[in-house]
Amino acid sequence: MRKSRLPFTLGAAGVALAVSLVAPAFAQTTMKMNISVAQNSHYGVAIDTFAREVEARTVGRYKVQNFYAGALGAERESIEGVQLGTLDLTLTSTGPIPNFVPEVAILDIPFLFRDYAHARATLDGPIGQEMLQKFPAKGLVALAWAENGFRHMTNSKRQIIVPDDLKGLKMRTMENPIHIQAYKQFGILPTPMAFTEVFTALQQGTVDGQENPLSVITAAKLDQVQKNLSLTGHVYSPALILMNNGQWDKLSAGDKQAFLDAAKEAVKANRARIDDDERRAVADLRAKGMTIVENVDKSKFQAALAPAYADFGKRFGQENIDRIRNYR
Ligand code: EAX
Repeated sequence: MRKSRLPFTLGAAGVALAVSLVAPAFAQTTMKMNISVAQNSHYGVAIDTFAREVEARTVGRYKVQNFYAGALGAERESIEGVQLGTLDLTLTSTGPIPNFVPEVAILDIPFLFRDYAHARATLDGPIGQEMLQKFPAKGLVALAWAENGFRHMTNSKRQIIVPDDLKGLKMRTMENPIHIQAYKQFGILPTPMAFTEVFTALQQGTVDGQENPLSVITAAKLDQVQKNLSLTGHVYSPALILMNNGQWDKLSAGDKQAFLDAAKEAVKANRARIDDDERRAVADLRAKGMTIVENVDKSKFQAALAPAYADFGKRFGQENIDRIRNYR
């Protein structure tokens, strides 16, 4: 039997080591992505879909490590992190966005959108797509419009049936100048704060109420600290999938397309979950003990906002507001 000329016998470990040394370099980049609400939510299903699609479509070259419930910071901190490159991606509402891309604040005007179909068509159409082009100049790549939903009022004090019922309530708002200016017309005392602080603030009575879509109210279990819900639907809250522009620039053309396609799949899952939440949440929240005012006369709330609308018309151009309002 021919004696092995190798100075030593290759065991299994040695074979594995040898293979790893000759196998083509298989670089894998892991990116971090953060959201402000729980994984079991309209945002959680979106970023989990995004992560799965990115890994599949880049054949493992890129992985997305997801963090939930503000684990890596609240929304404003996440947007700052993506801008600075300390965070690679986030899915965020447009709440804090006016601090970064002021022009997008037009979308936060109350009662701007008729319904979900109107909002989705506008954002997916030329008006929304044009707005996405304003982000790269601020160090942010907006991969797609996602969705938070139509916002409703909750509070621990009383049922909200007409605008005057809001007078004197200390209401948490997002850190959004359009919302704050508008809600003051209702006579509320606005208290802007990050969403990650809201449950505790409501529990301790620091604020009387807050406003959020049904998807957020259910995901954050706000029924545990809020008695009253009124389906005011006073604002449509868009969301965005944002990526650090430095990370984006490193992608090949093919991988850029893979990230964009993954974002599209994420938005499909996001919107489908919201549609499902909107079908089920009122009955679920009522069963959990919330008192819910369903038939709110929205025209009364819209009429109370007239002074703010006059200012918004000057600030954004009434023709730009009407272009969105009338979009079909
Ligand atoms: O984006 O801050 C808010 O009220 C948002 O709706 C929440 O963080 C989900």
